[in-house]
Amino acid sequence: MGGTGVSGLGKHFFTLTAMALAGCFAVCGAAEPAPVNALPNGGFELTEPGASGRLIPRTWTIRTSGDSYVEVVPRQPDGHCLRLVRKGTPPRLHYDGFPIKDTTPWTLTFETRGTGKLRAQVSANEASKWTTLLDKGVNAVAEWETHRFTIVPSPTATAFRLQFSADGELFLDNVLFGHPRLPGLNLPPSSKLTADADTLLLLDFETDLDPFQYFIKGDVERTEDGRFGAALRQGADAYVATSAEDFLDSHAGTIELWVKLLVPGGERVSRPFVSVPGMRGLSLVRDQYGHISFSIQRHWGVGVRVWADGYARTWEPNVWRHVAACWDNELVQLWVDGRLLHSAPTRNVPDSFGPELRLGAPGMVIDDLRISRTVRYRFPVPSSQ
Ligand SMILES: [Ca+2]
Repeated sequence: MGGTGVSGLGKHFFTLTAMALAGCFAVCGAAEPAPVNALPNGGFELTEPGASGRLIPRTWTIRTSGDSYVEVVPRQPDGHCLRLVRKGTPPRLHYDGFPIKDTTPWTLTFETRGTGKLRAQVSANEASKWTTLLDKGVNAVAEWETHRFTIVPSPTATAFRLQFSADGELFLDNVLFGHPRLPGLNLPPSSKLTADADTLLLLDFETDLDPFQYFIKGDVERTEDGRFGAALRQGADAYVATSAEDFLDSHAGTIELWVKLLVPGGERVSRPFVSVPGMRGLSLVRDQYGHISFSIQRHWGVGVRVWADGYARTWEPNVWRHVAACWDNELVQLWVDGRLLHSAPTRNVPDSFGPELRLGAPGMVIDDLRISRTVRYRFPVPSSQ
């Protein structure tokens, strides 16, 4: 998707195209357009080490008790799937926070294999109350099977929650939840980013930072062990900064980067990924409470802040994660690993940011940092947000 002005056009174009296609398909009797997946990790390829030592999927929330467990395992011939094992209380897996913009029907599809039953539930938030719209059990068998359901939100619904729980021992893969009119965001990016006319800064760290353009202090070094090629590692007392005026446009923008924290998520130290200190400032940070947040400051007060409480508190070190924040004059949104963590209406944005743009902080490796003057990622949210 494009940015502000471009984004508006892009969105309309997308909608009109989708409507035209829907009309054509209705007339022609062909298959309806394919739904766009609102889940960034429906195939369970984004993983991290869990507290139990088992590999767990990122972006999903796992709830287990007793000896029940959930783990990511290889799936032949390639890729991964999720294994759910019930020993006592059924293991549960859920994903919260799909904003609902309109009454377009959503499609849920997923694959199962194994023995036992998988229960799929979809709830909708309506007037701050959760209503169950889907509650189905499917029996897993020895071969992979695909299951498909349609969920129609009411006009007052604002968000969906998707939940799975398992009875037995079974495998789950390729979960899709979405509809054809959602934007395809490609988050987290599947390859190295490129620059275009709206790119203000793109750092892939394949070459040394120019000491005339960047202030560099402390333990800062390039490492070949990046997310894509080389990356920038910051140790004790590291400080890397440049000019905010050159690389930020306060009217609209996207800040995105891959970050590998070298420290546990639960430590009591703030780690800004990208920040502009001061009264015309901003901060994309994992703070000392384990929250992930993006905030814009004006006149020392917080103008707008989007965040997820304690989202990083259980993060193990040394995992590459993708973080992105977008803003324009309407909306601010924050993503981690392609999961939309929070949206808020824009307010109190300063006329310009500056003067200093700090890149990273001690205790992290950063890669593929891109700052743009447009909104590159936008998930449609209810008008009330
Ligand atoms: Ca790189």
